Amino acid sequence: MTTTITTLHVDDTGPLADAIVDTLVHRIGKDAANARRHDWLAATILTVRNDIIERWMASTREAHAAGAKRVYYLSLEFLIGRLLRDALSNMGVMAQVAGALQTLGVDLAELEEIEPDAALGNGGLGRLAACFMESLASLDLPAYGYGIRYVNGMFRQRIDDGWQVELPETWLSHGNPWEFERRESAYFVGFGGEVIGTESGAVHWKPAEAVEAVAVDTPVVGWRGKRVNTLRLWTAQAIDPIRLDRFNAGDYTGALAGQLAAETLVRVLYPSDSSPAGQELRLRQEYFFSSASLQDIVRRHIQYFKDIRTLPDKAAIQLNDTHPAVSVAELMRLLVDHHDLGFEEAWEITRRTFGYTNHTLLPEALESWPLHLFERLLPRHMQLIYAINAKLLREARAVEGMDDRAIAAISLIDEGGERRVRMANLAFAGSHSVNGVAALHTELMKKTVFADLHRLYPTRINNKTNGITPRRWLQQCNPQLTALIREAIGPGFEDDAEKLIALTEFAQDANFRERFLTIKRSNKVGLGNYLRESTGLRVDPDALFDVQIKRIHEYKRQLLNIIETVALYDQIRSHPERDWTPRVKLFAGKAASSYHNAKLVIKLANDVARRINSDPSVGHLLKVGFIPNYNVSLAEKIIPAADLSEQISTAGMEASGTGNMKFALNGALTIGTLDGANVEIKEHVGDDHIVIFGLTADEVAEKRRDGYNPRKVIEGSPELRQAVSAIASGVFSPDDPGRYAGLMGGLYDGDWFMVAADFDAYAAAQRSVDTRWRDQAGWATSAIHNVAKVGWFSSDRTIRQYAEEIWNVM
Ligand code: NBG
Repeated sequence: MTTTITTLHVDDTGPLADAIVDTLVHRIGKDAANARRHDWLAATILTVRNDIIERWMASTREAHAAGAKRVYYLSLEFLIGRLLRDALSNMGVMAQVAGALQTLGVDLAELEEIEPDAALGNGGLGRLAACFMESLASLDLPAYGYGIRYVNGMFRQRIDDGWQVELPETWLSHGNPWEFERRESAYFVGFGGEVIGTESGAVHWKPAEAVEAVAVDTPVVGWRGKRVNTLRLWTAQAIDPIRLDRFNAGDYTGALAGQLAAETLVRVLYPSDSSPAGQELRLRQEYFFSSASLQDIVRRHIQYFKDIRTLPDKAAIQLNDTHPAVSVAELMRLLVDHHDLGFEEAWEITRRTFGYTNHTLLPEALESWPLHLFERLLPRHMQLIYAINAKLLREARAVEGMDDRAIAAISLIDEGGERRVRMANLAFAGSHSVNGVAALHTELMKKTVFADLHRLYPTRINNKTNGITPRRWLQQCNPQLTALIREAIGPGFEDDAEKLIALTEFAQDANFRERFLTIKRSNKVGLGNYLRESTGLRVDPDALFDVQIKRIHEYKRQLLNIIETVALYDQIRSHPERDWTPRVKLFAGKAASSYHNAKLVIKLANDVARRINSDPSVGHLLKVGFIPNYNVSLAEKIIPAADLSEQISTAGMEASGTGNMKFALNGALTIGTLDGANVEIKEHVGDDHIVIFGLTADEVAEKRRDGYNPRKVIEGSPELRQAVSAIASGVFSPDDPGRYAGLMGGLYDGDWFMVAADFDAYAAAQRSVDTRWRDQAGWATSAIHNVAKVGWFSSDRTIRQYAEEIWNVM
């Protein structure tokens, strides 16, 4: 029995309940009396899925009939999180499904909580890809996301005695009712071997090994179910899953070695954020998914449009950072070797098809591969890269004033030291558009990493400030606030987040402010309960919730926040008579498993928390919590409950940030530096409703250039000196007093991230926050201004800009 649920009325829950039970019995093989929660979850998903599938097929048919150009988003990461609530809410059947389940004695909220997080990404870059997929469908644009179906996504973080422990995340252990394996969409992906010239002059790559890439599709439902797009993730199979000859000879391991090698390819997501994973396996993953995706795109194009030469008119391929940059060489290979185009024509098609998004300026994060490794794995691609490079350098030489230094910087091959293939240069050269993710970031791209390429191609770099989907990050995660807004300004903002601007007039409305604060408090009570259950920490919902949640990285400066916390602790103890603002300092985030200092920062946060939380002399005035296992669904709980959003990276280092947008949309005030998208958030919310402090990007660069003496700064700031020496001397680590000596020593001896330089300004900004907090009406006014003014940061706006200015599909 299949049911088209959207044709039912909200109170018409009987047939839907019957359909769910029917699925439970016939698809899961359980009856209602014996079903466990996971069975109900699967039955619910499989039931609502029917309707989604119908729209999915309709979307594909329509795009085909219209001869539409398609957008392809290639990303090694998709941090999609849970899908059930997103799908129900976007299909508009939330109440119906909740009602139907209720008649069966099942609580939808409980089912939502046991759905595993699809954590196929590290942080902002992967979450952005997920927001983009949702906005593409919401804007009714035909699009495919392409990535890898990792069996183990982002690791699960446990905190043992304050230390991060990494455990495998087994998100597929109960199966995945959202996905569809497409056996018919399978491609060979080769590695290694040699390139053979033929008499006709054509070349032929004979790989030494090959795996089969098999498509696994997940539907992505747009807002109001307008359109359902496809997230196509590749899994790998051995071409001979079992070598029977070996098996029969008793070599069981050898018989299965091919399958193991294939499975290894898609086994793990590299847990590195903003730093390269310099492993052969990583390059193999990059090529594997790029090759499968490009073969699929080209196959679809030929099937629908027959002529490979029209590819750029019918396909826009966006490279999400450099991870898929080898696609540039792969498309060249397909065009030249398989479609018999000349090099020049192939290059023209390639450049017109690709766009590249850069997500970081951190020099250590710019991917490059040792040339010998690249050549061994991808000999044909290496030849093509040499040919592309020759052309590129010829063009560069023709530009007046290009000296040898500039030519060397433009080259696809890094000649300094061990020769390496530069993936960012390849992506830049092979794309007609190269974009940054916030205005400041884009300007810095032009001035720093891509200065010479920018001089060569001065119109190529453009900006597309990031965005977030307001469906997940307001409507779903903060239903109470959403209802209040709807009551105040009507439902228009649900279709166009920029309509939130109408809330501005309520910022001075005492009654509205009151209700706004009541909702914030209720979200804080909810988070408080979660904190108590997950960490044992008890917090006062009337205290200021001050939150820093993101990957742990030195440039994000969790350390600045922790040191300031220690300084505040000191101040409260020394001046108990002052009118302190009660604060709850919350941290969450994962550290890359090999990132020593980041892991030490987690331990420090936990050590500081333990000490402060058990000190009766500060009592309720200061509590510190480190919430384990930060992920998308945890963010959905924390952000609606935050009062203050910590966005305090060293200026010039955070490309954009997207957490900053989520907090503002949920009515938290930002305390932040003029970095990434903070700059634009400030422009939108207005100077009075954000707390900005610290060095600017120019000032940071200047200090680094002209010499910066952190020791002098630390010695000149009594509060900072006191806090740093307390941490360094083991006040917070009596079990191992030297634990933080090195970390603190690093501040004296270099302080690349300018923690000391910004400390006093940060501490002063925090005290100004204390003062603001005491005026609750004024605080509410600022918070409401934030909600009202950040609709522009919707990923719908971002995607519209990509669609109009890069992809030419609107
Ligand atoms: C990250 C940046 C963030 C940015 C996201 C999304 C990488 C390489 N970059 O500032 O650090 O918000 O990308 O653009 O993960």
